[in-house]
Amino acid sequence: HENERDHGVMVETSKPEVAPPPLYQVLLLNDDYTPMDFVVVVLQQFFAMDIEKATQVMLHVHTRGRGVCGVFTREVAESKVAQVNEFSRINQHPLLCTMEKS
Ligand code: NFA
Repeated sequence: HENERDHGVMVETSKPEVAPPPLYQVLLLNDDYTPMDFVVVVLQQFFAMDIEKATQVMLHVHTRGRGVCGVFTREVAESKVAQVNEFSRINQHPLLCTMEKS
C-alpha cells in the first residue's frame, strides 16, 4: 500500500523531442498595374505591418520584383496566400501572392 500513491498526473516528459514544422515564406510579386497604396493596405491588413514597414516592403517588391511578407507554417502560409489573392481579385488588381519553403 505504501507504493500505490501514484495519481497519474504526468508533470514533465523528456526526449525524444518533436521536430519543428517546416516553414514557408509568403511572397508578393511585383506587377505594373496594382496601385502602391493597395499593396500597403494588403501588408497592413494581412501581415499586421504598420504603415512604415508596409511601405518599406512594398517598395522592396516594386524595385526588386518580389519580397517576403512573412514566414509561417504551411497551413497558415496557404491561408495567407488564398486570402490575399482573393482580396486582390475582388478589387480587380493583378497582385500575386505565393509561397515557398523557407
Ligand atoms: N509596381 C506597382 C506600381 O508601380 C506597385 C506594386 C508594388 C505592385 C508591389 C505590386 C507589388 N503601381
